[in-house]
Amino acid sequence: MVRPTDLTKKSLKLLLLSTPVGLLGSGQGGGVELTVQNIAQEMLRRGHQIQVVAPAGSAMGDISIQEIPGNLQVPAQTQGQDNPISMPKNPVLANMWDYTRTVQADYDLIVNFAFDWLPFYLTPFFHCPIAHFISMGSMSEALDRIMEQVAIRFPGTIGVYTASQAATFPFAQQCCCLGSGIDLSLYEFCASAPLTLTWVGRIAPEKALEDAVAASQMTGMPLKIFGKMQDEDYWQQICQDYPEAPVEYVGFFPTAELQQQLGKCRALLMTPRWMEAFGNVAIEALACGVPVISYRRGGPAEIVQDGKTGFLVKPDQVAGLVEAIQRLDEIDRYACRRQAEAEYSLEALGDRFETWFQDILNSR
Ligand code: HBI
Repeated sequence: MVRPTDLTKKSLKLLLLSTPVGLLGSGQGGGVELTVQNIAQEMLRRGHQIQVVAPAGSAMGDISIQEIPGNLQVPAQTQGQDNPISMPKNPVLANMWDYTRTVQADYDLIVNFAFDWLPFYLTPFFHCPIAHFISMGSMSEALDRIMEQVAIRFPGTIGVYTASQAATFPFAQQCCCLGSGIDLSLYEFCASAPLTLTWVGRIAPEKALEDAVAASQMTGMPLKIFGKMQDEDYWQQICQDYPEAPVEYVGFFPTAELQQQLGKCRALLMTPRWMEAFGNVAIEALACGVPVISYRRGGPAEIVQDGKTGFLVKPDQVAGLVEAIQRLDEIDRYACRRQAEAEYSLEALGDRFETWFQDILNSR
C-alpha cells in the first residue's frame, strides 16, 4: 500500500528572479542574496529544475544564471514613504521581466525576490503563476498598494520571513511566514568561549551599534564588531562618544571566517533600531552555540527563545542588555545549536518553501 508521503513530489521547473539592486554574490543584495542562494541549492537537491535570472555579472557557484544587462535599481530603503516609483534608464529590472515574459511557458512557477513595484504590477499579465518573496518590511505607500492588490487577487502567493515583518503591511493576514535558513554544515559548534561579546551587521544607524558599545563599556567586556563599514561618520561618532569602551572593529568576513570568530564569543548582541525583517546573523550565532541577546523587536524577537537560547530585552534599553549579559551562564550552548538544527537548517527551510510552492500550484 503506497502511503501518501511515499509519492515523490512532482519535480517543478522553477524560475527565480533575484534582486535588481546588486549582482548576486556581491553582497549588495544583503540578506536576500543568501535566501536566493539557499533556495536554489536546496530545491536542486530535492530534484527540482532551477534557473536563476539576475543582473549581468552575477555568479552563484554551479547554479545556472541567465545574466541580464541594464542599470541596477535604486535601493528601496533610500526612498521616502511617499516617493513616486522610479526606474533608471535601461532598467535591469524591466529587462529581467521582459526575458521572463519570453520564457514563461517553460516553467511551472516564477519566484520573484525583488522588493519593487514592477513585478507586482506585471503579475496579472503573466500566464505562468508567480510567487513573491518579500524581503523587508513596508517601505512606501505605492509599494504597499501594489503588493496588496496581488495579495488579494492571488491569495497565498506572498511569502515573508517573519510575522513581525508581515505586520508592517496592510495585507499581513495574507502573508506566508517562511523564516530563513543556513547551510549548517558550514557552521562549527563551540562548547565554550572566553568573556568576549560580538556584534555583526552593516555599520549603519538603523543597526544601533552604539547601544552594544555602551553595554561593552558598562560591563567592561570586550566587544568584537564584524560587518561592512557603511557609514564611516556614524562609526567615528561612536568612537568619540565611548572612548573607554573595549571594542574592536575587525571588518567584513565571508561566512567561513565569520563563523570561526563567532564561535569564540560568549554572546552575540543584536540592537536593531529598525524593524529587522529576519536577522540571519542570529541563526548563524545559534548554529555556533552562541547565545543571542537582542532587543525584543522584529525578526530576532521571533528567533531567540528567551532564557533558553538567549535573552530578549526591552527595545533601546542598554541596561537590559547589561542585565542579560550578566545572566549568560544560565544558557546552555548546546540548546542554541539544537534550535538552529531544528528550525533553521536548509532542510527545514526547503520544506517550508516547497510546501508554499505546492500550495500555490494546487490552488490554481
Ligand atoms: N531595494 N528597490 C529594491 N529592490 C530590492 O530587491 C531590494 C532593495 N533594497 C534592499 C534589498 N532588496 C535587499 O538587500 C534586502 O531585501 C535584504
